[in-house]
Amino acid sequence: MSSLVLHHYPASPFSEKVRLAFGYKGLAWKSVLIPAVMPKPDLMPLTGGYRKTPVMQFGADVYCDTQLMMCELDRRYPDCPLLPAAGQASAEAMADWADHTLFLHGVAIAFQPAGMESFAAALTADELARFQQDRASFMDGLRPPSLAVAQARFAFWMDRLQQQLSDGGPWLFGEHPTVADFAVAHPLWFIVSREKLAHTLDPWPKVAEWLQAMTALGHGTEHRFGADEALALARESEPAPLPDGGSEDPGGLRPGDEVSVVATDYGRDPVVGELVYTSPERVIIRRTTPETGVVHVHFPRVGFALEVASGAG
Ligand SMILES: N[C@@H](CCC(=O)N[C@@H](CS)C(=O)NCC(=O)O)C(=O)O
Repeated sequence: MSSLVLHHYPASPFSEKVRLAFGYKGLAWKSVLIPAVMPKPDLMPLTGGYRKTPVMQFGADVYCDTQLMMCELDRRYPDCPLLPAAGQASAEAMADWADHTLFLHGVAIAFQPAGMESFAAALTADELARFQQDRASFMDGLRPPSLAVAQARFAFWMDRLQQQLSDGGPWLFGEHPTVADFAVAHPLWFIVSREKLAHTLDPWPKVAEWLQAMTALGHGTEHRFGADEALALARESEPAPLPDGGSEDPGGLRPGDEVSVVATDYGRDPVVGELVYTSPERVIIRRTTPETGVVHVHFPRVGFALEVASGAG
């Protein structure tokens, strides 16, 4: 069976982005359910401290951030490419906008009182308090816009998407879905999957129809997998050969240096390890723990800072 593993939880929108990409590519995968809040004791040995959801794993290689996961999926499974042959830059720029700007506005809309009601109904009062406390420190001062501001901008963006899908389609960039479709879909899915917000897209029927087509891609074939099994898989595997296309780090860091990699937006938990690879697309660091053996942890360059680890050198 495939050794593709996703560490995720069902309500996570960024996980839905990757699950739908698995569906589009028709992949079989192993599904490890992780907690939605810290602590995440079985995930930390794999990532070295990166706590965001989801995390993708192939044997002893661990992938942080969905932007890089999409590139890695195309590298390993070239059929049904997520990066279009023409217009890659436009598709990736739109995905970046959706993963950050649209997502933050989507959070404001999803957590309005009606959305919060559906969300809170599934949790105990204690779980809800833990969730709110966890997210306050996780977002680290980054606040979603007010509901009124979010709704006004959302209406503008949905008008534009409605227009784009009416002019072209059936997908955002024509005949096939791309990274842009997956990135725009997950914040919208996050909103409409709340019972009381299910009709949010009614004023934009083309967008609603497109989102339905996106969710109809499904999740591929999901097999439940234990967190202990994922750790054993890492331990029993060797990291894959480094990808082609490595290049020198413009900041002068070299393979062998002790470095830290940290997200520049939110969830800024540094991961420390030995630098083994840099390219314009990604950074790979090597880490060793008793639970996992040697693992290679991969991060995208965009959205992360690479520095000498404090105390090293
Ligand atoms: N840039 C990240 C964003 C991931 C993200 O914000 N995920 C949310 C869940 S959808 C998260 O990590 N929430 C906190 C948590 O799960 O611990 C990516 O593309 O993977």
